[in-house]
Amino acid sequence: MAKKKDKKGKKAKRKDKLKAKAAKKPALKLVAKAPKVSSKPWGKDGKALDGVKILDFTHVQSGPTCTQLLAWFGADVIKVERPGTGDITRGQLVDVKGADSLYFTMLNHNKRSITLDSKSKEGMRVLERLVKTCDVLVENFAPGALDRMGLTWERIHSWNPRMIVASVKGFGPGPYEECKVYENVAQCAGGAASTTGFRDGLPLVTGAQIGDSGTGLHLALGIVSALYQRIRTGRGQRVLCAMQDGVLNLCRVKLRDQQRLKAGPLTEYTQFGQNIPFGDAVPRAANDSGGGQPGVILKCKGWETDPNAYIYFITQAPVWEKICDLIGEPGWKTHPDYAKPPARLPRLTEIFGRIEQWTMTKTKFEVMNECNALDIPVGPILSMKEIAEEPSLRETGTVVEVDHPTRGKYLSVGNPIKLSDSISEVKRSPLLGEHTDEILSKVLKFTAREIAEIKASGATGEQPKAATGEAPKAQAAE
Ligand code: CAO
Repeated sequence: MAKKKDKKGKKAKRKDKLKAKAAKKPALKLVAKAPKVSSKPWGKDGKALDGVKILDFTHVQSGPTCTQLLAWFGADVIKVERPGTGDITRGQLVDVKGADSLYFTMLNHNKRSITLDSKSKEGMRVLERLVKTCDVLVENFAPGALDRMGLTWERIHSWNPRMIVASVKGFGPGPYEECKVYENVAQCAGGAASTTGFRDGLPLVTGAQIGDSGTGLHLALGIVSALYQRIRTGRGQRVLCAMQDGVLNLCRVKLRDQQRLKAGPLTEYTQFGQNIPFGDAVPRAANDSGGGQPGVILKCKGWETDPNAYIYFITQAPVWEKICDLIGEPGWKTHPDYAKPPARLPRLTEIFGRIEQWTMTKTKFEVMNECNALDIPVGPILSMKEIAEEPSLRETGTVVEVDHPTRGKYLSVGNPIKLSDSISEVKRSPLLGEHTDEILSKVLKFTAREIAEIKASGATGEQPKAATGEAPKAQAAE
């Protein structure tokens, strides 16, 4: 009996010891050794993605948006382009004859360009070396194109198990996965077009490139997440962003409203106040706010001649009393038809009509200043001209002037994501094949003899070569 008790006691002690040991151990060790805190000033200790090499097989807009962001964060982005023509956008919407288009230059900053015929034997020899050297391959070819080139996931992974392969496609797996997709196709298939525009008008696409640039942004997040996971697992993975999914993610509030329809009419939509019944799908809501605070676009002084003399006005509940005083309706602060948000919902057309009488007496900037002084949220409708000339956007580097050897100075949008310790500088886009020699020798370490062989085969084409200014006829224009 005593012996049994002794055994039990020892067991319990052992358990306690193990427990104490486990408590001391960190739950998950992600990085082997944390580096020392840098003593260099902020913004002077390299870039967030320094050391990351990207094999950039992207073209048109969605893929290039993604790799441009990664380049701004310091990744070495090597853009592989077809000899002769390169990325089709070099020659699309050309405004300066003989120079790369703004379409191309504004999506391919901070990258290096190598020309390579990926379908030739020597081209594949270079590609193999690129795959073995780079961390990430990014592509947005039509479905199956990468496989047809011979670059299957299995082959890439056998050459470089750490390689992350990131793709934009129009649709995810399913009935449409083989389809080629451009921006507006994605806006329509992702729910944006059916919910944009006026209730009694056509579905509308928006000028913001939510299908292309939006999906490129999503893909960039997938890539940095995969790079982070690779620190722990040591292996690469596939990252897929379908444009339909990316657009739907941005239309999340409309899927919210689709489900709310079951509970009754959408009371914040203007159509509710107009007694127009709702159908079984979310209607187009014109300029109604997508959130819980009613808002619309109102005319400002000069609207008769200036197409952008308008302001977005939000009747945010906490500042309702200030709005009443501002527009000269102090009685509305206590009147039962106007004092509380639910009472206002069926009267939004009348209320905004009254506010508009006031906004029409001021310019959009006067409305902006007067409202913001009272914490009333409003948004002036800024034209692209006004944005291009806005000094504060120049100061933050959101709008930048870039110099280019064949087109001269032009404006571009800089990195919209600001990191305090990884400052983005915007460098001009590369000429077609501008860095072919430097990449073959310095990055891929081919010998002079090997480079001569590769070039003699025609795999790199003629370079460096600026765009012709003409779009190749066989390719579809976006
Ligand atoms: N060397 C040799 N061949 C090359 C090459 C190179 N360096 N780079 C590309 N090619 C080949 C591809 O292998 C492909 O050949 P196959 O069709 O014989 O396999 C061919 O060029 C054309 O590629 P593509 O089909 O991607 O190009 P496209 O102009 O016909 O289609 C697009 C363009 C955008 C519709 C299609 O790429 C697509 O659907 N991509 C996915 C969705 C996407 O990103 N859309 C956004 C576009 S931006 O609005």
